[in-house]
Amino acid sequence: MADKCRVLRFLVFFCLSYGVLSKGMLYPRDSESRVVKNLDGIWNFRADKSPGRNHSFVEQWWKQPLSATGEVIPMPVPSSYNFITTDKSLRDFVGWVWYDRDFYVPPEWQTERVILRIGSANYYTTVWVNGLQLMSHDGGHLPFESEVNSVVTFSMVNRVTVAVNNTLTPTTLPPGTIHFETNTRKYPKGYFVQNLQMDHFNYAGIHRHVHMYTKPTVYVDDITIVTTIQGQNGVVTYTVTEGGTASGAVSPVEVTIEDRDGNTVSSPSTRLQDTIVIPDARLWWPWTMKPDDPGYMYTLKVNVSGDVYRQPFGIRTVRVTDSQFLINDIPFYCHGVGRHEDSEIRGKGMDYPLTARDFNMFKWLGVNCFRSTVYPNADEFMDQADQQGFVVLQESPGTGITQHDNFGPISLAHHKEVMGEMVRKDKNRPSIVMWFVANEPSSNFPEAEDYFRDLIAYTRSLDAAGRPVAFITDKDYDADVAAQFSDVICLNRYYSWYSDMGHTEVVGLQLPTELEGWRAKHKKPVIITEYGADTIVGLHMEPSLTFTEEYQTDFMKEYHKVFDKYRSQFLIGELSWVYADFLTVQDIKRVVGNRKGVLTRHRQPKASGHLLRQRYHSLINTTTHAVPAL
Ligand code: GCB
Repeated sequence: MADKCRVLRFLVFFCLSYGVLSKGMLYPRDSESRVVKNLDGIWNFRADKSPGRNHSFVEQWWKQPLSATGEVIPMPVPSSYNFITTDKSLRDFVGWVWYDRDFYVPPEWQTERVILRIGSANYYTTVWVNGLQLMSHDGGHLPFESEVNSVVTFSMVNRVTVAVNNTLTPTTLPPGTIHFETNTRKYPKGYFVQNLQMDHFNYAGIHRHVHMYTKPTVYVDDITIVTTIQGQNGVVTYTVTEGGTASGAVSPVEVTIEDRDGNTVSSPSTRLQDTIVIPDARLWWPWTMKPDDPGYMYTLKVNVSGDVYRQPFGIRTVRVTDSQFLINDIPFYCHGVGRHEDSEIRGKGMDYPLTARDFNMFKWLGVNCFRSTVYPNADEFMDQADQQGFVVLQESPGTGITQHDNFGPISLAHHKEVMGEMVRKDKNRPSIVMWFVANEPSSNFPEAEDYFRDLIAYTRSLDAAGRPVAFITDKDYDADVAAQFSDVICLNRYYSWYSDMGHTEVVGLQLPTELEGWRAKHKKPVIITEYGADTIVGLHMEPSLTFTEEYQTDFMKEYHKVFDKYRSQFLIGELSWVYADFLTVQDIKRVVGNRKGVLTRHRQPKASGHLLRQRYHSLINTTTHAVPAL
């Protein structure tokens, strides 16, 4: 019991004590005024396996090289640490793990601001440089950074130490609990497990790139771009925030727009906030709507006092009516997939080959839209969505908000903070057309009403571009109290899988009843954000049995019949669950993970992949409305 209290107190202390304060979070980009250095590679690594998970803090591991504290192992960054070794206790580890490495800062950077940025680490992170604490961050899947000038030396080697804790508590996002077993006949003293409320493996570690970069003393801190269309013209309204100026100082500013080939297409503006009109603009279109020219991107070139930052953006609008979703005022039907960042060795580690493969398979399947399922995806992945013309439903890590103690003020404050970080990072992406604040919360709890009223209104207030905001529900329309605040009704449904298993014949009755019920209650458009059946590739049975490839396709065909009836009415999208098999916690429902993929974890199609490909390519022809020539 004493151990239990110590661990919990320790975790709570660290979860409440720190926060990263920063305004802008522009992606690190080289320019004539900025240099980016990559600190990825093999780092030293050590898990704090002490019973209270706190010896590393008692012994102050950050004060010396990690290798001086005990045995270290090589660990790739970025990657999850879970599947790199064959050590089961590391795979399933809960608590603090430590990374360190040496680095140099070029002497010519002394006159610049030098920033250290971690693309994401799951979930709670503290960073020291040369033994001095630099920053902490609460939450995975989002970047954090800090200036390091006061803690680095420009003439000698430096050391960065990163401690990451993957413990999930009722107030983290996603939430979870630590459960201590007290029956000494069954468990050793101090035995505890992490209980998850989410259906994916609790991958942990430094998951995205670690960058060091420079910016001048006075710098471009943030850029917000909102676009509209007037006739043939693109109307680009931007706001630039500068950093580092003394109050009252006026910096020279020059803002221009470049096309995809680098030609300047606007006259320079000298204002931090302005509207620029681009005559005969090329609009950003999804690849299925304009296959010859998808994902057209412009660049806003901002120069504040000599600091140059190039922000990519696309010109497009999004709008939801009571029964349609419009991109550039043309109806768009989302035929897509949900996708997890999941690979057998790297876990959630950012992976360029997998990124490229996934976009190729999206095209092969005929996917025009995907859901960044249950957390925001890596920037490098999202760049491809922008550039190749894929529509993204962007989701926060707010999955598993299912217990009463996940709805308190600490949870809500943290959830808002996360939404703020996510919108700040991704607000200029044309691919993102909607924000999802949560997946399958207990929106039937009375307290969900105030929680989601507040959270959705707050999220709306963050986005100058006014994208629709919603959460995804698995509750019935008569039990839910929060969908009234969503702009679109988003439903996960598993008829003939989690209910009436094996009975695909009920789908044709149950799904329409549910769709009609939601429609009658809210008069809003509906997206089916999940439907799917676990399938072990290579298992066959005719007539079909659950878990066979035949069952998965029989199951999907029943849903497709219903979708076809409603897509001419108020159904604005269907997303198959899931793009590829992925790892989950070990569970009697899971055979080495969730097998609802239409592809395997190796990104090869099951029979359902071929079925979806056939359907989606035919939908491209029937739901894509002619894009007017500009
Ligand atoms: C859901 C969840 C998703 C799961 C899926 C399943 O409703 O949103 O995270 O993976 O069901 O397959 O059970």
